[in-house]
Amino acid sequence: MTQITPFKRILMTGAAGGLGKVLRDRIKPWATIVRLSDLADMGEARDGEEVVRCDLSDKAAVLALMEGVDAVLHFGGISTEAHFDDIMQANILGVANLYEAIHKAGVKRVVFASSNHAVGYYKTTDMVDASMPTRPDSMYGVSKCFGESLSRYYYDRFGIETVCLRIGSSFPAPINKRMMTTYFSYDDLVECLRCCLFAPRVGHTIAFGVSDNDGKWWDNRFAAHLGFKAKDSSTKFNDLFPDTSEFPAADDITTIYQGGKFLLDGPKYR
Ligand code: NAI
Ligand code: 15L
Repeated sequence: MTQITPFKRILMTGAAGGLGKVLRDRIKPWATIVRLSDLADMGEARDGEEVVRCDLSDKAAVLALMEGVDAVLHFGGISTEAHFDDIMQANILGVANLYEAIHKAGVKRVVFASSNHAVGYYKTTDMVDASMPTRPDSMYGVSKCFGESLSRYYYDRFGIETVCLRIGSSFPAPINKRMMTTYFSYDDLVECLRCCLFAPRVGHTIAFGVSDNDGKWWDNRFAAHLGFKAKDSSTKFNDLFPDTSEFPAADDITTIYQGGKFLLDGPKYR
């Protein structure tokens, strides 16, 4: 059977990171060439790959990185709360450089790995959808809101389509009770990315990256056009966190608000 490869070259940033390593092989069927990029070492290029070390804060390097690319999966950057100087370089300047390069290279479709921490100051008793204002819980969350706004601007100005995927917790398994609600399995992540790249039209979409967990806090009705349906659920991990303690606990803001421990981590200035 002939394999359909609609993209000529997909660029994935953050390829040396936790999710980048998981996605590396799994995105290959979607393009003739996958260009992998990160600040850190990614090892040798394998079949169908190009490997380019690049600091997202280096404008000229990011422009060169984008040459010949027709779709982008943007996973690079600081992925937790950190000093603002570092967040500014990687997640603010880095994303600005990325979108300018995307525009210059004529890229039409982008998936931006946003985060649930863009809305981490909603309560764990709230149901959040994409029409509600952002409520970041950290400088990291603020930087994701910046990426969401910047991609909206490039869509309105130039028609560059982006799905901002507010990923919950994408790890092999939940590592605390909060993640029973925010868990996003790797299989669901891959299928969701496939939908984000291949849906006929996405405009500028805000979507929540979460499996079909019990008691979810996020409503994906404004992303229905992606056609993504989660197949996994955290219920298979119920034994890890027996449901005994009170949640949310009245005196613990890390359970009262969706962002969990991120609420206590920042802001950090040198
Ligand atoms: P990670 O921290 O393991 O990977 C991020 C990668 O970005 C690293 O390999 C790092 O070297 C690279 N990077 C950092 N600064 C850079 C710079 N200035 N230039 C180029 N590369 C740079 O994070 P992970 O877990 O793989 O997440 C990937 C993306 O998904 C991140 O943007 C993160 O914010 C987002 N995300 C991940 C979630 C998860 O559950 N894993 C949840 C929500 C969002
Ligand atoms: C994120 O945005 C982080 O990148 C990831 O490391 C987890 O902390 C995740 O959120 C989470 O909320 O569990």
